[in-house]
Amino acid sequence: MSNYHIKHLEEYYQVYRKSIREPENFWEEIAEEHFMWRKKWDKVLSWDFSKPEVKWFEGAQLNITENCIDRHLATRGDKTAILFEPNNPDEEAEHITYSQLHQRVCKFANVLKSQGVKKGDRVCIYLPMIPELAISVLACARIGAIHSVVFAGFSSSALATRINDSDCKMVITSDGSYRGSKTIDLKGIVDDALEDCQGVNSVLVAKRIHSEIEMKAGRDHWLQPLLDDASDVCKAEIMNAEDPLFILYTSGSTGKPKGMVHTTAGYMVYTAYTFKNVFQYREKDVYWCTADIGWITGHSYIVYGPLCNGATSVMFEGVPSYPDFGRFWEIVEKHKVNQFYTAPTAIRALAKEGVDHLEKHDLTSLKVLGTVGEPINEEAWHWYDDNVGKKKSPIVDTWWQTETGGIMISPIPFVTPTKPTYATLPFIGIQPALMDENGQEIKGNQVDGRLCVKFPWPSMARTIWGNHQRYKDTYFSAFENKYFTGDGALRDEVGYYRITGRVDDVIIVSGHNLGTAPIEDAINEHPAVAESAIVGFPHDIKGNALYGYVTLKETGESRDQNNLRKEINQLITEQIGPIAKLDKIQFTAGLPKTRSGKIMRRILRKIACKDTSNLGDTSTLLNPEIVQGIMDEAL
Ligand code: 7RM
Repeated sequence: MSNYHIKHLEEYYQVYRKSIREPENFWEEIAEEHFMWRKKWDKVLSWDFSKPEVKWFEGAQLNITENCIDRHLATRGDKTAILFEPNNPDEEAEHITYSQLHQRVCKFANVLKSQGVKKGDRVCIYLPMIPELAISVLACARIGAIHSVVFAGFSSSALATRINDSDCKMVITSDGSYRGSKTIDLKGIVDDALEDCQGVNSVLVAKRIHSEIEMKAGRDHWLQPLLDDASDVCKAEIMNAEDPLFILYTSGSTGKPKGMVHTTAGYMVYTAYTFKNVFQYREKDVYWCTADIGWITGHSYIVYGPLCNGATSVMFEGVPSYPDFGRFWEIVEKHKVNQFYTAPTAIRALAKEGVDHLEKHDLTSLKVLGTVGEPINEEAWHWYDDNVGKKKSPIVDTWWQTETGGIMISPIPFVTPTKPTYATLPFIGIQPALMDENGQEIKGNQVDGRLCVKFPWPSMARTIWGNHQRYKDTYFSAFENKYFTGDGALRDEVGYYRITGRVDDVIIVSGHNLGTAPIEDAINEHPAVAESAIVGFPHDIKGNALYGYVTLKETGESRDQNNLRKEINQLITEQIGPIAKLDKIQFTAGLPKTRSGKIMRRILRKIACKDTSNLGDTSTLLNPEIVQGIMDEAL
C-alpha cells in the first residue's frame, strides 16, 4: 500500500492511525519515496514545545527547486508547469513548461547572484501575479536566499516595515500592475518605502505595464536585459533540512507583523503530500488556486505543493469582477480546470451576481472545489455546491494558517463525506485538541473550545524572524505543551471539526487577517484623535467589515465628522493598505474600559453587530455609564 495517495475512507483512518502512533516511521516513508534528496536525514524528528524547538529530517540535504522542477524534466519536460492567465482576457495565456521554467529559474538565479545575493540573504519580492513572481520565488530557493514576498496591495509603509524587519538587501518589483481596469504604480510605492530602508542596495524591476518610471542610478535595474545576458545553467545550492526557505509576514493582534519562518524539508514534504491528497491531483489535471502568491495559500498551493507533484498550476493576474463577474468561469472553461480553490469572500461576491454568468460557461471539467481563509457560511457553501459543482464536485473546506504552512483540517475528496461549514477531519499526521478556559483538554465529541495542536507536523513555522520569544509567547504559552491556533472550533458527534473563528483580536476581512492594534495605531496618529477601538461586524461579502469607535481630542470636536472619517481612512490606507479601511466610524465620548484600563471590545463588538439584548457583565467596567450613549448613537 502506498500511503502517498489516499483513496478510501478506511484507508484514511488506517493511515491516520499510523501517522499518530508512529509519526517518525510514517513521515520517513513518505519522505523517502516521493522526494529527491542529496543526503538522507540522520533523525526524522526532534521537538520540544517548551522551548519551542522543532526539527524535521535533521541532517538531510536537498534543494526544493530540484524537487519542484529538475526531477520532472525527464518525464514532464513539455508539460505545462505554470499556466499564466493575464488580467486582460484578450491577452494570450502563457503556458510555461517544466523545461522552460527550469531555464527561467536558472537565469533568474544567476541574475540574483550577479547582484551579490548569497545563501541566507533576504530578498523582498513585491510583484503582481505575473510569472516573474513564481520564478523569482523559485530563483531565491535555487540559491538558498530567503524570500520574503509582500502582497502587492500593501502600502509603502507596510512594505518598509517588512523590508527592515528582516533586513532585506534586494527588492524585486515591477513598473506597475494591472488590477481589473486599473493600473497601480508599484515602483512608486517601492521608491517611497525605500526612503526608509537603508539596507536595500539593489532593486530589480520587471516590465509589466510599460509606464514611465524613475530608475535610480546604481540601485535600480531593469530585469529583462539582465536575464537576457544570464546563463541558463545554475546548480542548485545544497541546503540543510532546517535552513530557512522563506519568511512570510502575518498580522498579529498586537505589535508589528510577525515574520513567520518556514524551513526547507518539512515544508516541502507536507505541502506536497497535502496537495496530492486534498485535491486528488491526477497527472493530466489542470489545477487552479485563485489566491495571490503574496499569501501563504499561494506559496504552498500555487507554487511549492503543485510543482513538487509535477502539476499544472494556473496563475491568474486579475480579479473575479473584470471584465465581468463571469471571468472565473470563463477561465475554468478555457483551461478545463479540474480543481478550483478559492475563498469564501470570492464565493459570496460571485453568488450575489446570480447564476447567469455560470450558465454561459461549460464547467464540466471541475472535479474538486476548495475553500480557504475564513469560515464558510452555509448559504455560500450550498451556492458553491449547487451552482459551481452541480452537486458532483466535493467541497474541500481546508482549515490552516500562515503558521501551519499547509492544510491541517480538511476533507479528502471522494474519501471523506463532506458536511456544510465543517472542515471535517484532521489531515494525516495532525493531532488537534480542543481546550477549555482552564487549560484542560476537552475530550469526547459534541464539544467546543480553543483549537490547539498537540504534536509537531513537518510544515509548522519554526520561529518568528528575529523574535523567538514572541513566537513562544504567541503560540506556545496559552496552553502548556501545545500549539495554540488563535481559533475556536467545535467537534461534532462523529469527530468533524467546524472552525468558528478567531478568539483573539484578529479580524478576517475578505479573507485578509487584520490585527486590530496596527489599525488603531494608524488612527491614533491623526492629530484630532484621542483614542480608538476596532471591532468586526458581519458583512454580506467580506465576511467581516471593520467598525471603528473613535474618541476625539478637544481640539477635534469642532471638526466636520465626514472629513475626519475620510482622513482616518486615508491614514489607514497609507500605513497598512486599502484592505484595512473602516466601513463605519462612530465618534464617541469615551470607550468602555476595565479597571485595569483595557478596552472592552466584547461590548463594542455586540453594539457593532446590533446584538445589544444581552451585553453581558458590565459591572467590572470603570465607566459603565458611557455604554448607553454609544448604543444610542450606533451606526
Ligand atoms: C490559509 C490561511 C489563518 C486564519 C485561521 C482561521 C482562518 C483559514 C479557514 C479559516 C475557517 C477555514 N492562512 N481560516 N481557513 N477559518 N475555515 N477553512 O488563510 O494565516 O491567512 O489565516 O484564517 O481563523 O486562523 S492565514
